[in-house]
Order: sequence, then C-alpha cells, then structure tokens
Amino acid sequence: MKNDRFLRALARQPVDRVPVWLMRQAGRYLPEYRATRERAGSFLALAKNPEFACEVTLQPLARFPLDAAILFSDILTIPDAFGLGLHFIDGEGPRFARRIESASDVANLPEANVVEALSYVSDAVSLIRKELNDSVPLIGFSGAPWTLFCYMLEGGGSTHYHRAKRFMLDEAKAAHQLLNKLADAVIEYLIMQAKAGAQVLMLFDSWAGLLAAPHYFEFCERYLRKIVHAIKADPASANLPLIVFAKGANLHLESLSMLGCDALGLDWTVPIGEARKLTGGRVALQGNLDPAVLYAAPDQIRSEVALLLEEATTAPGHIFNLGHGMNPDMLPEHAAVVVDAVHSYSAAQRARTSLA
Ligand code: 1CP
Repeated sequence: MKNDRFLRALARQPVDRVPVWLMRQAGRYLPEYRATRERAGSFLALAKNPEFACEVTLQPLARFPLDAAILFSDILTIPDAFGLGLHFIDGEGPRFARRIESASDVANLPEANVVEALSYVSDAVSLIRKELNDSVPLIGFSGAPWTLFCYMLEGGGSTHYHRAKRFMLDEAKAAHQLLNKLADAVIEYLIMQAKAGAQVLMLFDSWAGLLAAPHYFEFCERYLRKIVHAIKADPASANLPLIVFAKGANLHLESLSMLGCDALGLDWTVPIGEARKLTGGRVALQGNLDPAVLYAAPDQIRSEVALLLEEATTAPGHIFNLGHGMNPDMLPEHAAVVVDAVHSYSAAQRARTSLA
C-alpha cells in the first residue's frame, strides 16, 4: 500500500499526518459526478454499473489527496435486495415501491440472496481495487439494521420515522424478526465485499440517535454487536478494520467502544476529547468536523480544522472526517481546503510535539 496512513490510524499507530476522507466524497457537489450520472441516466443505473461506480469512486481522489477511497453505492441496496423496489425521485431522494406495513409483511418477506442480487457491488469492489492499484485503501460499507429498518417501514426518508417507531413499539416481535433478517443480510454483504477486495469495512447507523436509551440497546446496538461478532469470526473479514458510525448515539460511546469494532465514527456534536475519554483508548475515532463548516470562507475552514486537531491532540488513532456527509451545494474548492488543512496542520503539530 503506497499510502497506509488510514490503516495505521485505524490500528492506533503513529502517523506522519492525520489521514482524511470525507463522507459522500463522491457525489453531487462534484460537476464530474453530475456528468457521469447524466451519462448513466439515473442514480441507480450509476450504482448498478461497476464501470460507472468505479469512475465516480475515483473522481474525488483525482481532485484531492484523500487517504481513503469509499465504494460508490448506497445503503439502500439491501432493502432493494429484499424486493422492496428501490427508485430515486429527482430532488426528493430514495423511495420504495413497497414498504413493510405489518407483521405478516415481515413473515412473508422473501429471503434476500445478497451475493446473487448484489453481485454488481462485489464486481464494483473488485474493479475499484484493481484501478486503485494499492494507492489508498478501499472502504466497503453497509447500512446497519436499525437504519435500514427505518427506511423499510417508511418506504423512504422521513423526518421523525414515526411509522418505524410505532412498529417497533406495537410489533416488537416482528421488528426483531426483521432486524435479524437484516443483520444476517448485512453480515453476508460485508463478507462478500471483503472477499471482493474491500480493505476496511464501515457500518452506517444514521438513525441510531432517534431512540430512547432502552430502545437503542434493544433495537439498535444489539444488532450492531451481532454483526461485529460475525465479521470478526469469519476468516474472510476478521482482519479488516471495522468502523461503526452510530450517528447521534454519543451518550452510548462507552458501550459502543466495547462492541469489538476497531473504530467509531463521530458526528460533530461531541467534542473529540470527550469521545476519547468515553471510549478509553479501545478504538480509533473518525470525525468529526461539522459539515456546515464547508459553507464558511477558507480562512475560517482552516481555523476550524486546527481547532479540531488541537482537541484531538497527536495521540494515535484519529482519522479526520466530517460528522456527516457532504451536501450537493458545497464547493469542491472548500473540500480541497479541508484536506490540505488537515494534512499541513497535523504534520506541523507532530513536528512541534517531537521537538518539545
Ligand atoms: O441523486 C444522487 O446522485 C443521489 C445522491 C446520493 C449519493 C451520492 C445517494 C442517495 N447516495 C449516494 C452515495 C452514498 N450513500 C455513498 C457513497 C460513497 C461516498 O462517497 O461517501 C454512501 C456511503 C451512502 C450511504 C447512505 N445512503 C447513508 C448513510 C450515510 C448518511 O448519509 O447518513 C444513507 C442514510 C443513505 C440513504 C440515501 N441515499 C441517497 C440519499 C439522498 C439518502 C438520504 C435519504 C433520506 O434519508 O432522506
């Protein structure tokens, strides 16, 4: 691996400068992404075609000296593999043709043959690995059961996920049945990506923060634990660093740090020093610049990056990222400022510490 900073930081080893990548680094804020999507015809046509998926995965790496690549796909491929009929409405986001409405919908849900239905993902992973030619590590990913459950119950995105919560409360048994089916599919999916060449795995639990503590443990964290154990038990994936991003679950960072994963993603609402205390050095930390900082002027972006790096200190085990994804209306030039500021400031910080 020509640039192994990301892997070193995940293993909590010292680095010459802090590795950085940005959630949604490939996406609509890049004109070249919009052009490829136009050629593909739609988001799904883009994601389901390995050549197009590879092309857009590499686009942000051609612009910025990022320390990792992330597979271009979406977390909603799994509900799609369960037959819910995913499509994207322009300007509105993802929608399913069918949603889960009752316990019998759960019982009648067909088995998802992930390896077969999502073979385009494993083809994309293999192709991207080949094209990366060991320049930077490739992250494979999946949505986590609770977040996928939210989308399957709502039939798309939602503000409060009241349908999902109501089903969880009224139909706890069926909710657990569905979450178990999803966990099994996620395990199969991540192992498939590991076999295809992914070098790091990441779980996105974007809606973990919606739940009250007892529900969080019962319906969310429990399934993260099941997945982490299975990934760490399978020879194909056991040695791959695994990152868990449970957005909004900052109150549960201590418990999350004991799951057995290698790193935790952090949203921007928790100071990274506080997260370090709660996680007791058991895991590396990834994050956590407020994405809104990208709307600020370059000088302000640089000082916000410096502030975060000072808070993180030079202790090993920090991967710089945003606390959530890039938005379509952000400027690519400002993403460049973040990446450069992380590299230059963290290198200077290390030089300073070694002189002291
Ligand atoms: O029209 C377009 O081009 C669609 C925009 C888009 C993109 C660029 C979507 C639709 N998905 C993606 C790619 C994507 N999604 C990646 C690719 C890799 C990268 O560059 O980072 C990843 C990792 C995701 C993961 C994802 N999809 C999450 C988890 C992370 C998060 O943001 O919390 C979630 C929740 C989704 C669902 C989704 N897919 C797309 C949209 C607009 C949404 C959000 C829908 C909603 O809740 O309203």
